[in-house]
Amino acid sequence: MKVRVFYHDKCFDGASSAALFSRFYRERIRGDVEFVFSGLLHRAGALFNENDFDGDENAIVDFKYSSSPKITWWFDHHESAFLTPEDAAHFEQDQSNQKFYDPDFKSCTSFLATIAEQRFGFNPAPVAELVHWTDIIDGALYPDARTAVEMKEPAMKLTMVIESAPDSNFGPRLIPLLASKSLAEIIREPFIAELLPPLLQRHERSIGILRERIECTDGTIFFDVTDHDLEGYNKFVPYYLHPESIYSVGLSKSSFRVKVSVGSNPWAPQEPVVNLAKICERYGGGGHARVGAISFDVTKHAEASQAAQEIVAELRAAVRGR
Ligand SMILES: [Mn+2]
Repeated sequence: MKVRVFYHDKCFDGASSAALFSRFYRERIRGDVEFVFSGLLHRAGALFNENDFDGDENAIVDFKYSSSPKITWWFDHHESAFLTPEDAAHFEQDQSNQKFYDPDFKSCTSFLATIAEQRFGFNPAPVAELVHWTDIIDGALYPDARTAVEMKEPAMKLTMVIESAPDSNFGPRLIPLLASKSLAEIIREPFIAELLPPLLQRHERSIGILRERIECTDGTIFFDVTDHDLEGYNKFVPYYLHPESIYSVGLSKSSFRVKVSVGSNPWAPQEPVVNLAKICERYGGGGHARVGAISFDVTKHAEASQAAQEIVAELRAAVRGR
């Protein structure tokens, strides 16, 4: 019996959701099972390849809905969970009791733990540390920007490693550990420990680059770091450098995409009121009310840059207008 688990790649909550799903499935659904983990990334164009849904069961966690009949389990908490109204209608009509959605949860991991306990009798106590930290990290529940930027806790170090994950084997190697070991033990694993020193250096360097690049006007930060290899920079650095900011819009680039990141300062002097998921959806992206993103094909730099400029103008106008 093979279960393929698709999860939000390069994301602490995504990897943790896959870990929790596999533990829950093995304990409460079927013990005789082989899991195969496949990371998914938001990108321009089709998100799923139907041919990849080759498990006896296929699950998607912490990622958008697919109406494919081959998908037998789904858990998500993103406000932008459906690519189309047809997908949302398809989910509404689902009778399987194996597809779950609640955008009020801070993390998909805590959502999964709750559903698995309430509906399937799963014991979440052994994964309590994971649930605690995914809520803090995915929900940006840090007490202040300093805590979010300083890399003290094992969960923070692990998030940094996951977000800059070196290759596609990293997630599948890490996920079984997340389901069974403490975070402090996991960061001592040699294949993770060896990645930490260069990443901490890169983190320090990224703070310097962002300090130079950020323009903060009308409570709204803008920066373009597409000329640096900075995908996976710590998204709280802009607020650490500019505590007076409310919103931030950043342009970054990797081998396959140009990404417009749109966020709000969790410690802003004024409450952010603009729904950022709605803005990102207009450009084909998505996310949560307080943080979203849009991915453009790597050849569409000009379009990405224009979208970023329009969003910056819109947010600055919103801040000036109140
Ligand atoms: Mn999540």
